[in-house]
Amino acid sequence: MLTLYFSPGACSMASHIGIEECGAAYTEHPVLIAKGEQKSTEYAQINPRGKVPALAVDGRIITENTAILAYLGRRFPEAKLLPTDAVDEASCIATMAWFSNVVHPSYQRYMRSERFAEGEAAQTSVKTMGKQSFWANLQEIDGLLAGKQWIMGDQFTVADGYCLVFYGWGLRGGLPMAELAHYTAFKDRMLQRPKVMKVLQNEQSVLLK
Ligand SMILES: N[C@@H](CCC(=O)N[C@@H](CS)C(=O)NCC(=O)O)C(=O)O
Repeated sequence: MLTLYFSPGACSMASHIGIEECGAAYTEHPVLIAKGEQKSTEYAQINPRGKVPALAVDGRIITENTAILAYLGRRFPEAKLLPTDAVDEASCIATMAWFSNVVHPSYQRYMRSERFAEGEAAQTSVKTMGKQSFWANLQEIDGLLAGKQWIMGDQFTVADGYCLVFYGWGLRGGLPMAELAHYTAFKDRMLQRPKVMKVLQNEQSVLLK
């Protein structure tokens, strides 16, 4: 039995799209960050770090989008959400690791600068640098998508839902996302997928506005 712990609009949308696309039967368990539910004692039993997403697999917990998505890709091979060639699979995991380790933290510095520095001047500096860094990462994603249907090429993979998360965050952050032609075309292709649309509607995503 699979249970996905997620918060609408958070990076957990990557795992939410992944679990829908792999066709698995699962239970949804919202953990509302806006209400601080990720810090509850109940959720500490699931992820003591107080972060979403988490996936319970018969009571065993997997955290981190990259690990959850790699697990889902392997567990449901019929959905073909991970490349079968070992190097291509590693490249898909590397792309997700970059999303997690570089792209996501740049957005945090832009939108949550108070977590990185004390005092208004220092926070403004972190925010400014974070915005530049996040925008540069979005431009890099746009370049990676040039001439491709999906982030890994012709094959739709678990990395695509993760890639979509940052387009929504760019909109939320007031960045000129329409300037990123390849990324915008990718976003539009994603919106044509019924399972992606189901997740976006469920999470009342900014991508639908
Ligand atoms: N690298 C982690 C990041 C997890 C993460 O930072 N999640 C955020 C939501 S986007 C969270 O739970 N934040 C709650 C908090 O910091 O209190 C992953 O990809 O799963």
